[in-house]
Amino acid sequence: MKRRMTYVIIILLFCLTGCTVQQNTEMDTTSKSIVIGFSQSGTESSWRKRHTESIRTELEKEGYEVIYRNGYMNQERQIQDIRSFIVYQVDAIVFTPLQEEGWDAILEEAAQADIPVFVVDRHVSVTDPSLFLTHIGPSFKAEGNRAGLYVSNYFREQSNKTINVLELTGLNDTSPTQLRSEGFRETIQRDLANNHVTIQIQDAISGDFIRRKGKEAIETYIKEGKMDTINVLFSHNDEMTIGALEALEDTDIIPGKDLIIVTIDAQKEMIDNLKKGIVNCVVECNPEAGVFVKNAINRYLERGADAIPKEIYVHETVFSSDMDFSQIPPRNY
Ligand code: GZL
Repeated sequence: MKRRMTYVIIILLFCLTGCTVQQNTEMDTTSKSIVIGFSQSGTESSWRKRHTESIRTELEKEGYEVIYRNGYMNQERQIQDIRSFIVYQVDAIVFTPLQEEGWDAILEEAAQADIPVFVVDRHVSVTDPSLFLTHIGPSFKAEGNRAGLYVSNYFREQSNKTINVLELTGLNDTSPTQLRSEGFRETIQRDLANNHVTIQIQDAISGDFIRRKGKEAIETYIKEGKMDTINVLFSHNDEMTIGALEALEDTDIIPGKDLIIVTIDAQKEMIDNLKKGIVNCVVECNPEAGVFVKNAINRYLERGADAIPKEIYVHETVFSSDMDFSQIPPRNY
């Protein structure tokens, strides 16, 4: 009797194990998923964290396997991350470059391995544009235009006055920093010819897109006794603006009143500041790139490289103190 029970148990175990093995074997052979290597530049801002989350979520929802690597704002590390994707023979590389220069060699390696590269957010500057399939991201120049337009409209009635702007710039040698500056300058320059309002960049100081560095840059500027001549702070991202606001707490300057503040990204904390009148204009830089990246990869897999445009822009807008705040969509970052 006891032996029979043993046999029954063994047969039951075999069936269960056998079925499990059979099931797993079936799953292994039929679920070859597309593998995407995703090299992100860092985690320096709430914006960047949402950007990462948006891309990973949309690609994983699509059933793609995502190998994520954080470059910790270090180009050499990002290059190693991309090389590891090539060795692993991923099906595609999604790459958010820390800066513009220095990517030719690693993108050449990806091309040699016949792996398409989707550049997202910031731009790369390479000798051969065929080294990447497409760029998916904002128009940084349009963001600068929107900031400049707000400032020139705000002061349009104050003819024959000089408006001094302090520009708090992002990380050097990156396309958002260069193009936001270019767009802002282009717009305020055009205003000079029409309204006799002189809007000039008094100084440009860098905070590298980082809150702590933004605070330190403004603290130094205050200590040098220069802040009193400034009418406008144009900051390239909200994290640095938050740092600047902390620095201004030690002065009698009232942000949003004595000092007009224009900032870029539109993270929740900054929209709250807009509603309180602490800042005057928040230009949106949309971190929700995930759907655009997913759609581009799907299109590539279905229709090939020729079906992909070289530039895919994400939509974005601008929010200001004179608008109906109920029209501002909830912020995910
Ligand atoms: C712009 C992005 C910038 C954000 C910053 O698309 O590269 O980098 O504006 C982030 O918040 O640090």
